[in-house]
Amino acid sequence: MDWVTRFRKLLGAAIGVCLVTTLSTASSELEKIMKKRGLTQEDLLAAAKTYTPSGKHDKYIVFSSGGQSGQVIVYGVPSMRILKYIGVFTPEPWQGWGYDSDTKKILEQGYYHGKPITWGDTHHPAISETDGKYDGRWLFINDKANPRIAVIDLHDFVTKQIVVNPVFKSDHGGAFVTPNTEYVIEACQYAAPFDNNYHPIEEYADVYRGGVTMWKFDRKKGRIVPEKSFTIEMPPYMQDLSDAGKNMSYGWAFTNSFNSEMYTGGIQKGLPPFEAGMSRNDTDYLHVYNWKKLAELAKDPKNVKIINGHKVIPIEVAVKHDALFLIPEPKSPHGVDVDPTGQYIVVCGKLDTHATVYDFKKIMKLIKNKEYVGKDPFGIPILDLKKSIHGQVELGLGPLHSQFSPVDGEIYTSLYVDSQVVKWNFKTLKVIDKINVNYNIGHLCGMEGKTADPQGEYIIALNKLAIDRFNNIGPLHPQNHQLIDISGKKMQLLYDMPLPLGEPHQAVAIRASKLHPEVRYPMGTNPFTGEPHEGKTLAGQERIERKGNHVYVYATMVRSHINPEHITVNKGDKVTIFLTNLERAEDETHGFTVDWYNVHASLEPGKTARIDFVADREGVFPYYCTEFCSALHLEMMGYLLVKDPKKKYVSAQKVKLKKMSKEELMKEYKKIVATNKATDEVIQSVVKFLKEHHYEKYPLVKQLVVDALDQYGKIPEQKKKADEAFKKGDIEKAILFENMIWQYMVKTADMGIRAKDLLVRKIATPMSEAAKRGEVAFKEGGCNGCHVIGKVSSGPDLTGVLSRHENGEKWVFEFIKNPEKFYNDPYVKAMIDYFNLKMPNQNMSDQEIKDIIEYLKWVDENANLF
Ligand code: RUQ
Ligand code: CUA
Repeated sequence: MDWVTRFRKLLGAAIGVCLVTTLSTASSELEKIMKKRGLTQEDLLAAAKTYTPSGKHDKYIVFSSGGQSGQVIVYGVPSMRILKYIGVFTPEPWQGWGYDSDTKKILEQGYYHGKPITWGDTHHPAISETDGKYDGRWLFINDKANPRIAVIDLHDFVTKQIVVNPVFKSDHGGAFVTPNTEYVIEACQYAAPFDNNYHPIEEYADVYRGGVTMWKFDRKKGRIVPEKSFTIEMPPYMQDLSDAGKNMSYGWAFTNSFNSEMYTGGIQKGLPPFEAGMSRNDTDYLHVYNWKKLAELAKDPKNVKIINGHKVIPIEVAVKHDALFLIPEPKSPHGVDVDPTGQYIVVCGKLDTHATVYDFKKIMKLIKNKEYVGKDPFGIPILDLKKSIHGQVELGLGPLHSQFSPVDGEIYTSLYVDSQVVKWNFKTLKVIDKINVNYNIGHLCGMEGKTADPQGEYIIALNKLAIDRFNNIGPLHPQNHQLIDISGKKMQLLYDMPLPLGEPHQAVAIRASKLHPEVRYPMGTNPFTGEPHEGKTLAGQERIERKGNHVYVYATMVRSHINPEHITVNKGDKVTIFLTNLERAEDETHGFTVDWYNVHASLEPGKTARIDFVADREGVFPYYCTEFCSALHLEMMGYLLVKDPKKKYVSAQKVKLKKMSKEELMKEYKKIVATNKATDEVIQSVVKFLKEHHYEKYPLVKQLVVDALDQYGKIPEQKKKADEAFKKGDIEKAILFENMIWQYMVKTADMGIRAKDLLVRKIATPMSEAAKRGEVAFKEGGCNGCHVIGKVSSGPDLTGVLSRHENGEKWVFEFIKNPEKFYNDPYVKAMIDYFNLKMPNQNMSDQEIKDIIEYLKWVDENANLF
């Protein structure tokens, strides 16, 4: 089969067979492009699987660790379009993250031993779960460099809390959640003393410790509760990744490690480096522990030591209560991944070519029978490797991480050294398929691939190196996320996405349908408490208050002004500015900054933010809105004036401005009043249309209308002011208020027309498949270049065209097919003369013309709506 036929078949199956005719024109074009750009058929297939047309949404949303940027990156699959960066441990200027006082407070929660830490090494994001499945409510992520966990609310994609680990000095195996998000798991990486004192490295085995912190999560409050959290002390084996058991293994968790040698390095002393000593043993230890039981134990003060104000369960206590065990695992293990049933635990060893599949049932049997092969130096019982496992499979060089598919037993594993993804079966222990990736893959991200409900379809390779994949942009290359189609028998590489932000250690993907973010906050909300902000200010409540040398400004922002517009303070005053965005309209965010003071706030609709600074420099400082929010965005500004109370200022007013004459003013006044009247008529006609067609029945339309009326509702007050000024003879002022009225009208009309367009689409008669194809052909054929439905533009309006001629359908068909034949027809000739344009031959196929006629019929049926 040649590629054109194959491509047609593929598309035909997807969109309906009738498209084949349209495609014949498209395919020659396609062939041309392929040749020009050197594309293969595989490239085209990949493009068709990922390309997401304008306005269409993605099926999955990925939360990727932003690596050293300390942020979280959000993007869609399959389009791989980046949607957001979430500020977490690091300031993020656009969102004001770290530049207004409310977000600074969150960043300050993450200060470590009192030190401002403004970067983070984010590693593992985790989505909250219910019954082991993603519930789409919260996201957690760790910072390896400074052991911290952040809580992100997925209602507004904003970080709400950062907790610092009280005993660790680094972390790696976090964040992972238990199946109902009872706890967030954070495993230590580099063992260190739990206290904050000096302990020589020679005391490593005695004093240095590893462990796992179980952070209690309160789902109702959406916050971690440090007082109810605890740490399980573990030997200094460098605990690495973790995973919580689910279903059959619910209540247990698994953490591996890579330094059972307890090697302490010392190159400078002539000793071999860490890397040699830490990889000497053939096996390390998988830590198997019963978090459920340990959580109960932690409630009794007898069972815990309090270190740095935090509960720690000592190793002996965990051992005494049969809650902590070790099982050998092959050389330098890395990933530990529990399968959807909870029975199998897959561990990969970086220096082993095998994956080891542990069987939870076998582990439980050994524990029940107290069948141990020995104890480690800390007294922890060790289970036999051979007796704990279901089997081992040779996968390739450097296996790291695994993700599951909905097919029973199917699993995907990354091979770091081989730069491959291998698909295999952990039950039959057989390798099924391999694909090359570019290059040195670390994690891989399946669609809900580590939950109890994996979705399959795609897998994303998170590669450590890009090397030659993109244009060379200097020694530092971007990261490379590669999207792989796993729906077929063979894996197919679809797309390379460069990410220029930081090493994306791990990413998690969730069905977009499970996320329900808010459109706006209730007016005056503080997003970090969910409560009304202390500085909530509604329209009419704007004010400046002075308390001693502290000036409080209660300001509002709405298109396109900030109220107040002048703030005068004394040099040395403390200044607090509260800003409330009064907008209700979706996506109408304002930003706020003041020259020189290094402050910035992002105000989403309904939000209130606080900014603090000391006005320590005399001068004039413009402040303005930093989001291009309307045609008068540049005018959305004001002045902070800082005067020195010790100085005497002499008036500098010299320039005489030319005043307009009374007649000129009247002329301008009348003009603006007339403009407002005409604009209001447009608004009224739109309102009439909306009411007649019961806009209130359609929630999305209703929302827009409410937003529009919100703007419109501000007019009477302005009108009153305009009329009062006019009565007093202050025409200048009256003009200014009339101008303000026009501003509100423009915003009302803008939203009203959007509402109308949306309503038309909702209430029009349903389109037949043929009419839909016709609309596509109409647009793609370029007909809309000259014809606008419902309007005369550079060509005649086509509503009613089918009834303008006898035998209308036949006439239109012939005319589109061969317009040249009609150039001398008296009617057509008159049109040509009028528009000074000839209808060109668009080389439409018969089928396309038929479809267009179906579309025109639909237009006629709904003529009243255009
Ligand atoms: S780890 S590349 Cu930092 Cu998640 Cu394995
Ligand atoms: Cu608000 Cu620009």
